[in-house]
Amino acid sequence: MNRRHFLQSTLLVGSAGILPVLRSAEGTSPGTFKPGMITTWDHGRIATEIGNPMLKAGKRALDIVEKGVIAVEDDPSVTSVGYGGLPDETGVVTLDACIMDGVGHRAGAVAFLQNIKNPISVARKVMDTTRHVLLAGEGALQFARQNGFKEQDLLTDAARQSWLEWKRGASPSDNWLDKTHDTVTMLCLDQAGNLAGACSTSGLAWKIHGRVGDSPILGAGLYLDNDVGAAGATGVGELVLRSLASFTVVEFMRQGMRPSEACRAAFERMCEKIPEARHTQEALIAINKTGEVGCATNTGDFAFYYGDGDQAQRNQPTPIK
Ligand code: SD4
Repeated sequence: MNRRHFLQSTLLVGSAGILPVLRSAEGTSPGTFKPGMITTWDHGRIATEIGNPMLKAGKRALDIVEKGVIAVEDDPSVTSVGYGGLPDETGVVTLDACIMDGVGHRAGAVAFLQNIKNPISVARKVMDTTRHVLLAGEGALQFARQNGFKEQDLLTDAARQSWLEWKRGASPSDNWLDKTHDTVTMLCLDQAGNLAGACSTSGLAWKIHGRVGDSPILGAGLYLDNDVGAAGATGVGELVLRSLASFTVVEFMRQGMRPSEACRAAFERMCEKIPEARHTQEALIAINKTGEVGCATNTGDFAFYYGDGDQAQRNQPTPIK
């Protein structure tokens, strides 16, 4: 694939407006400032529809990504995030989330959190009210309780049915890494030129109880530098953790790569070290300081949503072979 093809297939979205840009990456004008947001998967639509009016109204990127992700966590039809997420092998829903603010290079995260529908807001509380970055398990739950978060059973009937079905067919050779899993990761550049990112997931379905993925780990599931850009990952977290993929994307942007090029280079780096990554489900998204977004994925059914304050536009990148 030549460079021109690659740029087109990874759907750069730049400051020239979405529709012309999506027809031809040559239509992009890198360097022209255009606030916007990018969110993983089809549930990115819900987040983008929440985020668009906020972006237009001049709200902070940090508030936009938190509110966008909350909307996905609240939706029981999304089986990989928050309420309605698929449980681990013991039938318990455990959640990971991370939020990062470009202003002050601050971050908060929770891992292996149970019974709290909006882990992203607990992560934000960790960031805003403590000197810590990451709280896990029972301690994270206690912290959430102390901060007024309500406890509730997150296992929906539908998720329980899926779990029971899986249990009936489970075998010792079951490859839980390949089980159904998505994640919401939202990155935003606001009108003030600040970046923020948020990431929330119930992780891999039927995972071993206690497993934590990439999503709450800075540099793995999410990373940003307010002077450079922001990046996020979705896919098999073990591989993203072993390659610190989001950090790598941001560093490639720092070296001058455009977001899609940086995502592609980080994906190739991951595959170089972990060849298995070519065949598992992985996707990297990014936005830079001018609002240009990009993506690289090896997964045909991966989609992301782009929002510029007005439209929520679905994009389905051509997967890397
Ligand atoms: C995890 N990265 O916990 C998440 C799952 C995911 O697409 O994003 N799946 O490993």
